[in-house]
Amino acid sequence: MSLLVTGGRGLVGSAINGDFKPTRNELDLMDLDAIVAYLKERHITEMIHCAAKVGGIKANMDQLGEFFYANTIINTNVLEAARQCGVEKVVSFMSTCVFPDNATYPLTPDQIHNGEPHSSNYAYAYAKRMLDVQSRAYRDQYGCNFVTVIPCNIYGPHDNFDLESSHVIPALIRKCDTAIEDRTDFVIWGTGNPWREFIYVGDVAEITTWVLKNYNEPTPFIMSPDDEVQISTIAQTIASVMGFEGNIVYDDQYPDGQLKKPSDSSTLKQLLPDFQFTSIENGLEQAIGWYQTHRKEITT
Ligand code: GFB
Repeated sequence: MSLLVTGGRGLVGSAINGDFKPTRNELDLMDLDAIVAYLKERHITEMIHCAAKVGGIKANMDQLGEFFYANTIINTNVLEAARQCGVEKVVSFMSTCVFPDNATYPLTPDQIHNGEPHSSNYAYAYAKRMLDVQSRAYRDQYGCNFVTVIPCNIYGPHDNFDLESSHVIPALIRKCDTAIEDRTDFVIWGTGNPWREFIYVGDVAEITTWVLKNYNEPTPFIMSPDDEVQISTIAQTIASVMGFEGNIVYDDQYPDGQLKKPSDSSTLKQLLPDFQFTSIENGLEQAIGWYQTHRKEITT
């Protein structure tokens, strides 16, 4: 077996073991012919497709067109190249933001296409939804064993800490660090009221590796812990772990995005009944530790 992990240097890809983890310079996923050549030359038999143009709420709202175009081309190319090269199994990543904004909770895979995603990230969400459509269509027409997973908000080592494009947890870690350094307020975007499910990247890697070897169904596989956490609680926990004692303030000039997106992980519980998720406290300690070790390269 020869496993290619796309996006192998990113948050998720860094946590997953693979035989080949090319950088963007080594393999341009916007170029279908280049992917086909790469897969053939290395006799790739399995793929975990993590690569995407990703970002938090601000990046998604500022670059709706870019997020749609880049992710649509990348995703379409990866699955088409895998089909042309007879790759035996592909696991692709969607996200809980793909669900309709006015859904029935908890979010279940059958609801994915039942309405418009939230306005803050509809372009990325629609591009990601097409992984489900293309995987099912290639299974129906060609018999491809292509499956999709739906993680909730992922965080951990190797995250993106750029404040303009990052997700909430790395953003708050970096902002808390700066607030300590500069003795300023710790500013949180929005009201702090939204709820999110957070999954530690090590858990994503373990579950995805299991899915690669064991899950062969067309229904997207949701991976999320049971508990939702309020953004204000995340901010307070990060402040506590990092030893910030100043003011935590909320800037409602920034959007809250989706109020909540609780997802139904009953299939995971049924198939992996003994799986233990990393607690948010433990996960944040590991993410903060990684940030502090790499602080110099991140902040310069
Ligand atoms: O993680 P985040 O950017 O993305 O924001 P989403 C989550 C919540 O954290 C929002 C709040 O309510 C933000 O307003 N927040 C507070 C902050 N302070 C900050 C901050 O400094 N930076 C950021 N980024 N947020 C994403 C989708 O939605 O979920 C992606 O846009 C992807 O496409 C990801 O699906 C999993 O959770 O709102």
